[in-house]
Amino acid sequence: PPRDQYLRYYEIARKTEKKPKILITGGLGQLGRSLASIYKFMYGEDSVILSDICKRPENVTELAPFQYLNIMDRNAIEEAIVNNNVDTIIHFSALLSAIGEANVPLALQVNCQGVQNVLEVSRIHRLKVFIPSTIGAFGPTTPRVSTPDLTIQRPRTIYGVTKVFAELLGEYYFEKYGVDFRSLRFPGIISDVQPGGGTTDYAIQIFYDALKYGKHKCYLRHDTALPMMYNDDCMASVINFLSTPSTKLSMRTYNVTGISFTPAQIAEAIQRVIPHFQIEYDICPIRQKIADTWPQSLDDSTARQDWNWSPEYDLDQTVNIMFKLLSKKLNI
Ligand code: AKB
Repeated sequence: PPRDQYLRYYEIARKTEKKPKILITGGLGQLGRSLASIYKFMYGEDSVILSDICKRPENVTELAPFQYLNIMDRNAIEEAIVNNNVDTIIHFSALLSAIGEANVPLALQVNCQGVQNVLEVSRIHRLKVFIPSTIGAFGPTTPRVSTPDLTIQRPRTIYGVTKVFAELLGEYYFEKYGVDFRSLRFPGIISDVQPGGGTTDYAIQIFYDALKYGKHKCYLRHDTALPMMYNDDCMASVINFLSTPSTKLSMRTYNVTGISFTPAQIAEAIQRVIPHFQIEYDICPIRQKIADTWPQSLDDSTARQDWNWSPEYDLDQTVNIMFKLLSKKLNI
């Protein structure tokens, strides 16, 4: 984000007396890089370490210090924590919804065993730990409109099952061992970094396709409403939430959201900027089935009450900033 956006984060972060030392796992995924650059801006170069199991892309130079870390290896996580004096772990490594269905054993390993390792290390070394959850932690028997924080959670995807596991295990570690576990249920996050294997990914791909080809083939039905949020709001929610004193939190897992829209509605918003843009539909049965079991909108009023959460980007603002970022990135 540009400098004035960075300042926004600094302003919303409660004044933390002690500068945090943060380890981000899965750091080369959709969310890790922007969070790392914001923390670097707020607390200095040495405040954050990015980790992942792949090499950093050659064109990415502005990253925080980076190291290889396989979250299946608990000793390696402990080594990274102890050697770098880490006090906060942000655990982004996970297999998303669609890719999880294609690889259930790996999803169980990464999303369950990985979480277990991270929570154990957090217990032993008294870390603050953030593990994102998702709208995928809800299912077909959940009320789908304005879904509240506390409701039926019977997901039908392996991703959802493992995320409910993460929420419950984290809360168990908080209750039993006093681990400062925190989680946010994210909707689809819209950013200029392409995620891999999610059900909400179309809401990013559509911008790339609009700029490059003037059209997009959507794998969801035109009327499939899903909750979404622009990246800067997502970053703001994490920074705000993690800097809130524990005493203000009435829960450990909160819903957060920005906007809800259907493919037809985002296509209309795009046409307000690129009038010749066309959307076609070629339904992917697996992703459509997943989306049909997820909430259409989320109720995030508890986050608003407890720690003043409030998103800034509506649909048109999201569309405008996405085109600005991608035109620069793609040189179009
Ligand atoms: C996905 O589509 O799997 C993710 C999510 C909503 O958690 N983006």
